[in-house]
Amino acid sequence: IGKSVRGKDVYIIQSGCGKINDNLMVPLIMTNTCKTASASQLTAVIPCFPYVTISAKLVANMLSVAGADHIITMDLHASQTQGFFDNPVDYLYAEPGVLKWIRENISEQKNCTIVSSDAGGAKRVTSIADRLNVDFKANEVDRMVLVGDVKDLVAILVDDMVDTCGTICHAADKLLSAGVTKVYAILTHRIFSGPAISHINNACFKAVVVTNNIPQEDKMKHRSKIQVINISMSLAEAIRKIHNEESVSYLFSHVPL
Ligand SMILES: *[C@@H]1O[C@H](CO)[C@@H](O)[C@H](O)[C@H]1NC(C)=O
Ligand SMILES: *[C@@H]1O[C@H](CO)[C@@H](O)[C@H](O)[C@H]1NC(C)=O
Ligand SMILES: CC(=O)N[C@H]1CO[C@H](CO)[C@@H](O)[C@@H]1O
Repeated sequence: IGKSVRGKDVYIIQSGCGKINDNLMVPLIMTNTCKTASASQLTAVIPCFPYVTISAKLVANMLSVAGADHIITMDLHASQTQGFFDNPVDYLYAEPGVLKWIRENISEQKNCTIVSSDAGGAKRVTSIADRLNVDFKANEVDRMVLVGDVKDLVAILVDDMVDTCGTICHAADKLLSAGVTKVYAILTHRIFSGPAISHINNACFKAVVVTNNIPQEDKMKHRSKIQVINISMSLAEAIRKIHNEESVSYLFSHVPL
């Protein structure tokens, strides 16, 4: 660690991405090192939590055994995962940033429809539609069956996790043939793998909006269609609030300035 952490509040930041298991072991070892060196409180800040369901529970247990007192994470893939953690956890959401982006960047808000590409995302989609406080319709492109009339609307596809982007590109085609005027995609975790970028470039999205909760800067170069919502300030503000023992609930509905 290189300096004394005795009696300090320590925040260890590592997203679950890239070489996922290496990027899990490093924060585990660092947490344990700081614990052994008598840090007073250890918080693991994991913008994109690795693994899902029962394996996510294992990761949470491993962090706890290593000495983490607290976890900060963002947009868990399955909300039931929240119940798995024994330690205090603060969950942040990409949603405020997403709403801000839509308000600032999509002028035809009144004529939008929010679309979920899977049934699991329907709740997230409904929440975004509600919070925009405009006449949004929630559709589902579940197994590519489009529910509801989307003709002449602007479609916003919302999903939390994408890898090869095959499904959302297919959904975009489906929406365009159903008569929407434009399709945007908003994706929380930009786990672009394999042919993802070429899929996006070939699909007819007006824009694909992602957060930077995992580093993908190399893949972002010259991809003008892909726009990034910067979540750094939300994490930074969460850390500041937790350090000062303030409530973080403000961040559930606001983007810090
Ligand atoms: C919404 O769509 C209707 C009919 O297609 C059109 O007349 C109206 O101008 C649109 N409103 C906006 C804000 O784009
Ligand atoms: C995100 O925001 C932070 C804080 O304002 C800034 O330091 C950082 O450079 C931004 N990152 C990107 C990729 O724009
Ligand atoms: C809130 C937000 O992310 N707004 C973005 C709207 O789009 C422009 C570029 O087209 C970005 O610079 C803004 O950050």
